[in-house]
Amino acid sequence: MSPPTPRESVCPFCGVGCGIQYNPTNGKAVGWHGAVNTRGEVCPKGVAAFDVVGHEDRLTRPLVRGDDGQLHEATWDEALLRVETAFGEIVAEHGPDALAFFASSNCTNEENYVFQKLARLLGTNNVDNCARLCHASTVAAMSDRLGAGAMTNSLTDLRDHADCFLVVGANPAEQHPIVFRSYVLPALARGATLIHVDPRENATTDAADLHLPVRPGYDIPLLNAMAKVVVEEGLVDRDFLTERVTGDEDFRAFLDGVDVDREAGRAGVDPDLVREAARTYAGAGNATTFTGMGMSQHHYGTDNVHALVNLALLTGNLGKPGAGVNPLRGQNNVQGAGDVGALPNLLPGYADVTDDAARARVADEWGVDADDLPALPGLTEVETTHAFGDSVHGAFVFGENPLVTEPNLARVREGFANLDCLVVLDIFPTETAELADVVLPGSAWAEKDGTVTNTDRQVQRMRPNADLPGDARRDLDILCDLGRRLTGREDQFGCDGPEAVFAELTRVTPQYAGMSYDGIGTGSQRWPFPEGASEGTAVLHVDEFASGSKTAKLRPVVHVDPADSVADDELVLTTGRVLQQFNSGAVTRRSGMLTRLRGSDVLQIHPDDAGSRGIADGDRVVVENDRGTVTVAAEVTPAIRPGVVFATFHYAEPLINDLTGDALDPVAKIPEFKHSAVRVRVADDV
Ligand SMILES: Nc1nc2c(c(=O)[nH]1)N[C@H]1C(S)=C(S)[C@@H](COP(=O)(O)OP(=O)(O)OC[C@H]3O[C@@H](n4cnc5c(=O)[nH]c(N)nc54)[C@H](O)[C@@H]3O)O[C@H]1N2
Ligand SMILES: Nc1nc2c(c(=O)[nH]1)N[C@H]1C(S)=C(S)[C@@H](COP(=O)(O)OP(=O)(O)OC[C@H]3O[C@@H](n4cnc5c(=O)[nH]c(N)nc54)[C@H](O)[C@@H]3O)O[C@H]1N2
Ligand code: SF4
Ligand SMILES: [Mo]
Repeated sequence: MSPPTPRESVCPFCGVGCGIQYNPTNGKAVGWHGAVNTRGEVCPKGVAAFDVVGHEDRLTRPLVRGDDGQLHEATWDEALLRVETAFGEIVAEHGPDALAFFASSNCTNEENYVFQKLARLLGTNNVDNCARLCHASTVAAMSDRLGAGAMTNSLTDLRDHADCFLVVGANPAEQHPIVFRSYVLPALARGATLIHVDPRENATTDAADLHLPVRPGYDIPLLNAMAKVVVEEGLVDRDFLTERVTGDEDFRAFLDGVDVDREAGRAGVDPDLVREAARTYAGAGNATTFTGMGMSQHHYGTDNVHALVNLALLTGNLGKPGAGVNPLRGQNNVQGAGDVGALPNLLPGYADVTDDAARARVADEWGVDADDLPALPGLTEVETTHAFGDSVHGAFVFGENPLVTEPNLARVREGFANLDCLVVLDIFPTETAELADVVLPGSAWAEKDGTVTNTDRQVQRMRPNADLPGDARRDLDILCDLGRRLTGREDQFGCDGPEAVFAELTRVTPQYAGMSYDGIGTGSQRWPFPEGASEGTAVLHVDEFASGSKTAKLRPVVHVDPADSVADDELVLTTGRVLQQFNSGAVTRRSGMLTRLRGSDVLQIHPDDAGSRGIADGDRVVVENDRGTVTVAAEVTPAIRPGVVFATFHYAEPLINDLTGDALDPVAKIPEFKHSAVRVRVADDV
């Protein structure tokens, strides 16, 4: 392997999409002046991004499970032939819907586009990405109400024009650090306010004017109470309501039944604080919301976001600079994976699989008849694992680690054990790869070419800085090779490289129409990208909503109880993230630089709850419920609400998703990661 060469690429971690490249002086990453980090800023994860290159744990040879039950090194031909044979047999016996495809929001638009095309040309819509575990509910609510499930505004627009940030269930100071540092803090410095709704004080709270420590799962009562204050105190935007909003009368009738004190009480927040938050948000010239996993990951996550959209509609905070509903997206390409169709119900460009005209458009590009493409929605990720061994017998997991990140892992583990064939394409021997029949060694971000779409809809280019290790191959080449083998379609999986795939996907993804590699260059192109535009549209819904209608509707939202009821001796476990680790930790736990940072494998517990259980700071504690048992060190801290405990899901030990439940949102099928009932006690061995 020759030493890496600096070339402008994009950080592989969060959806902010900072431009980074190799720094030969210290072997770390350094920011270049990218489209988002315009002054070259990066956070600690970005700096450590090159720790994957040449890492001793990297997968460098294909692995195939032998008759002895062990994984053995194999040639590429042997490994791919094994996939071809096993998947062929499954399709022959059970039909194409007996296969399931997990796409990767950590990977490029081109890779995800080819991946979903492979699934669909095989005849199944069972393709999904971990947006399902993430903002699926947000996308569902926003698409339904406004016609687009994406940030309504650009980050630059918010930095320059927002007067108030209502941050609900998100911790951007740690999860979107460069958004926070380079867009939110400058806005606060010029006088904007920040309201933080989170059961836990964290780095975002440190910069907040108001903190509403909501009870996990009770955002709807809180947001309804805020809406009531807005209406009661005449803080609505009358002109906007007249011109752009319907359903006003029904909504007011609904609010008649909302009592601010009672709803604030249910949410566990001081009613005066709720009133102050409502006045601050509604009284600001331009107010935006930032919404995250604290809202989306409930079995009524879609309703949570509906309640947030109501507040924006009442106060006229949509369709103008500095105002809007802004979900901060998760991985570096979770926005793009959805845009290009790695979803079971939607084709590239969010066209419904049931829509004959949309299928015909895609079929035409792929050289088949519309009838040849599957016309019924496929299974979502969590539904898929529940169907393993039942209706689904083969799975292809590309750049995900579900054995750490899915809810109720005992059930998921059982599902995986029932598969006839599991194929994993990854860069490390993950907890999921350990169960695979075939493991394919792919390319890390630093070794690949392609585009990714960040949280504010900017499409940017990644460029290789480093050589591939051993026999590892580029993900796109592997997927194209498999596409040819599994479908026999040389013309559709020609391996002409990412630029050719991008050109194809812009023809079937209307939001990307007109974009090109040359046009993006070392800048970005933002969707929607109107013909003749140089940059794309920063603020959505200006004259009409993306739905094509001038108006959007207010919708009464009724609180639903979390799936787990909580007994007197139980606490509510909510889960989330910390700055220095990323998702399943497959990459960041292996980074020498990041693991030196402060430990994060702890259970945060309030001093009152710790005291009544005889737990001291640092004690090992057992956390358990009917689904599982986990042992972890306690961090006793008043930062967390009484009655609530918090842990991250970044580790295989402690494996927090052994405790989470798999109740799903009926619309978006997102699981309830943010509310589980648990018992906590000091571990016997101390
Ligand atoms: N450092 C780091 N950055 C990341 C990631 C990472 O793993 N590490 N992952 C990326 C991904 S995939 C995503 S999706 C984003 C997620 O980014 P965030 O949405 O910020 O992620 P979380 O930490 O899961 O949840 C945010 C907050 O919700 C709070 N919360 C919990 N329950 C509730 C509730 O019921 N109501 C409310 N209002 N709040 C609640 C938690 O205390 C937590 O502070 O981050 C991305 N960026
Ligand atoms: N309890 C709890 N659970 C959660 C959440 C929570 O808040 N609480 N959040 C959920 C959310 S929002 C998300 S997004 C999911 C994330 O769930 P996952 O997507 O399963 O988690 P990641 O760790 O991001 O998995 C990425 C995998 O891709 C591999 N990889 C990285 N780069 C590449 C590449 O370029 N090529 C290939 N082939 N592989 C690559 C990594 O090694 C890793 O195994 O977790 C969900 N689970
Ligand atoms: S903010 Fe996100 S994209 Fe930027 S360097 Fe940090 S992890 Fe990477
Ligand atoms: Mo996510």
